[in-house]
Amino acid sequence: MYAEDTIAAIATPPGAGGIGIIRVSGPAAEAIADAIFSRRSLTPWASHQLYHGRVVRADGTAIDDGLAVLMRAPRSYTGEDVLEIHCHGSPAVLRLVLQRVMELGARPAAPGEFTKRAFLNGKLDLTQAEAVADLVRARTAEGTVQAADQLFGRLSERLDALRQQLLHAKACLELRIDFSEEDVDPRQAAPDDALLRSLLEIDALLATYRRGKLLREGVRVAITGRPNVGKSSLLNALLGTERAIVTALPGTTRDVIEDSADFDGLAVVLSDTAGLREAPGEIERVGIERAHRVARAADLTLIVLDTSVPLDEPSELLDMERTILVLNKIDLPSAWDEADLSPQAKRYPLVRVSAKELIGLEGLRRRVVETLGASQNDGLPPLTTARQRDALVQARESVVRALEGLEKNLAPELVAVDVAAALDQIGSITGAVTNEDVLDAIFREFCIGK
Ligand SMILES: Nc1nc2c(ncn2[C@@H]2O[C@H](COP(=O)(O)OP(=O)(O)OP(=O)(O)O)[C@@H](O)[C@H]2O)c(=O)[nH]1
Ligand SMILES: [Mg+2]
Repeated sequence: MYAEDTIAAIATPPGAGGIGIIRVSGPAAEAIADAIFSRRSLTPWASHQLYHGRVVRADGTAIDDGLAVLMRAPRSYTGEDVLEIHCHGSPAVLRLVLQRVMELGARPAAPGEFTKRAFLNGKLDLTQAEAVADLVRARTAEGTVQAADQLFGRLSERLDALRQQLLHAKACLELRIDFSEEDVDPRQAAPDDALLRSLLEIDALLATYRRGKLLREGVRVAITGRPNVGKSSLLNALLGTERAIVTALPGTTRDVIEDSADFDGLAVVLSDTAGLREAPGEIERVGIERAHRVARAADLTLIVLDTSVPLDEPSELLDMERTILVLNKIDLPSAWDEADLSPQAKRYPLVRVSAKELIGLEGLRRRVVETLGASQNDGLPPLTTARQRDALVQARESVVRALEGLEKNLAPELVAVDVAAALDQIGSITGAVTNEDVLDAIFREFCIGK
């Protein structure tokens, strides 16, 4: 399926570190190990054993002192012979070692190529390979747990159970094809049930996608509103730090200030922006333009309103989709109430807080997560990529067509075609059915060395 050459890469991140690892996979791994790593023992490499020794150049001079391990096929990450050399984590040392590995016959690995080989050798299915990339990128504790779950095969198991349902439906249909009505026990041959159950399962899995996607990608939340309503105070309160300058003067914040926080496991990037008002000075005008752009680009916008002064809605923002109204300064006597809001503003969910007294913040965090459609799933392994979601949407369409076919008493042969299509679509998620383009698209997203 692929050229059986030997690939190599620096597997640790760029920059100086305690340890840096060079990874080599392919048929030349052992020969490279012999040539580059000088150890005291002259016996052949024992698989999966860590050796201490020196990394040496062609002329025998040492580059570094370190550890090396050879993991023989098929008991390795890629399923091929894999060599890992653990050196000191200096970029210069690692480059020298990598260069020497190349001289000895390896070529640079493409992004994700180690994991791609693991997939092609049947070590992982595609959802697990995607989980590897997610684990490397995970930003919150929950993101990590979710990716690890998927790596350990939880999503694969769910999909397999779904496949079994559909296979059962298909077998029922085949029974109807092969035998005439009167020869078949109708209970045994009822595919409707299995199809309906598959449909429910597909819908439940699809509902998990949004949280999975947001966990993976993080979300952008913009804080906007008129000057002096407490946007910067709210940013600070949500972050638990004095990140932005707060003063009693309107027009304090000019530029966009960003920082990230963890909302119920979601990695949220919060942007504080300049207060929106008419006829500002030159610097502030630029800031306000930026504020508009940030608000439009965000996944969710918080419009902060000050309840202690007469109501002043930033009406220019009231056409946006995912928005929450944050009524701030509830520790002060209020100058207006909800009934005074315009009809457009009333469409949005509303949360009352005091950024100064730290009241209502937990409720606001929860509202953000809910409004994003990212609440916790009840224990289902979430779908994490658009690829998985799209395949499942297609599978759903096929199952619906099959059910309609049964309803219309179509020939079982025709219904079976739709069930087979659904099976293929589900198979494409784990990679049981796949093609080279799909693989390329997946592994391109990886970092080099993984
Ligand atoms: N009492 C009370 N005062 C608040 C609250 N939130 C903010 N303030 C005060 O309101 C004033 C403005 O707060 P900022 O956070 O700077 O407001 P802002 O919306 O960022 O203002 P600009 O950057 O100028 O647009 C400051 O004096 C804050 O201390 C609150 O919940 N209660
Ligand atoms: Mg401010």
